Amino acid sequence: MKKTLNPNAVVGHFQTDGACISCKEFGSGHINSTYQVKTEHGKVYILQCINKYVFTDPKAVMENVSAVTKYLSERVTDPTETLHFVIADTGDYFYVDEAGDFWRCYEFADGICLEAPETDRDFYESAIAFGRFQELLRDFPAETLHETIPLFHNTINRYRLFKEALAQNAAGRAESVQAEIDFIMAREKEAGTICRLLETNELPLRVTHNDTKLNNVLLNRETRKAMCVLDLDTVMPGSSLYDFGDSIRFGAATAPEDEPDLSKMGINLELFRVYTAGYLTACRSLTEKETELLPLGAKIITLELAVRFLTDYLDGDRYFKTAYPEHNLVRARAQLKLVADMEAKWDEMQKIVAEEAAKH
Ligand code: ADP
Ligand code: GN1
Ligand code: MG
Repeated sequence: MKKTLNPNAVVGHFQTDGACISCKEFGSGHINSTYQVKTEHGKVYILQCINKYVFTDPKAVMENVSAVTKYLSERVTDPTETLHFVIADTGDYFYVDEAGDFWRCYEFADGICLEAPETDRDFYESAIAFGRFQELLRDFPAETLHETIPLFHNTINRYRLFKEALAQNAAGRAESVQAEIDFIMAREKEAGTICRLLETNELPLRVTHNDTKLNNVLLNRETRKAMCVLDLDTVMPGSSLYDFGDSIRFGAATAPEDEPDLSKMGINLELFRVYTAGYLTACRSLTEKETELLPLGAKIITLELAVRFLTDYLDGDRYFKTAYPEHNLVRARAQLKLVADMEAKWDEMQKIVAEEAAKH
């Protein structure tokens, strides 16, 4: 059942400039409840209620997000390149309501937020934003970060949770998804490759964003250049391959993440090249091994998302926001089609990465 939140009662607890005159649901994130607030003085803010089913320790989330934001604000050249919090009347970065829900308030960053690139240049700029983000956090003290979602991109654990959901069959949906189960299980071993390489230190553990889809970045409204990275809730130690890969999964696909017509879903190799070029330009510290495995990052994170969407479908849609009953299944199928298309174009993806890497 959808929970009723009362953002209007909460906004007065933040030190906004002037009283709130409007407060409306905003954006298309799958996790938090997000509102855009306007005040009598014409100021605009983002008010968010943190999803506590997903983030079981919202205070830890706020500690991470505020520490990373502070770190970035000391290093960027322009203040519009980072997020800015509005303090609550308690002096904290968050306010806790009577129901125990955590709220936070940001200044509204007035940039362009896209669901799909309008031009190659837009996608290139998003790669610059995420690559620069990765590069700026290169020396961030990883041990000070909380693991806000344990084993978030541990694909081996994602498979374990998937098999548990399958065995439990809580929503009685397992029988109808046998073809999807078979496709996923046939790739189980390969899906664990990045986890294994992190364990053996063949891939470096970095401080990464972990949710690098295009609608988590803003472009400057005038110049359309990379502006700022949003949605820092999942910044944790991780692999650059997942950050690269998730941007590809979402932004270099030929159709939206939840496209029901599978014939429309595939990988756009031109956009794959554009993102690779931007990411390698902005993030100079990738190792040879990381660079070589960028296509694998795209494939594994896409498979992981299919596994996560299907797990949630089997569980009865408890994690991701859904707009209709089959939404998670449609999302999972679209991701699997994207994996199949990457497999069909595997040699070309590898060639593109090698060619772009040779330019650096
Ligand atoms: P979720 O975890 O639910 O995806 P996000 O933090 O990504 O939540 O916020 C959802 C959407 O709200 C973003 O995709 C973006 O459109 C918008 N948004 C979030 N923070 C800001 C901000 N500070 N300024 C402008 N827009 C924002
Ligand atoms: C969620 O929060 P949002 O909508 O930016 C999810 C990501 C998924 C994405 C799929 C905390 O991202 O991991 O890749 O949906 N975030 C969390 O669209 O689980
Ligand atoms: Mg988001």
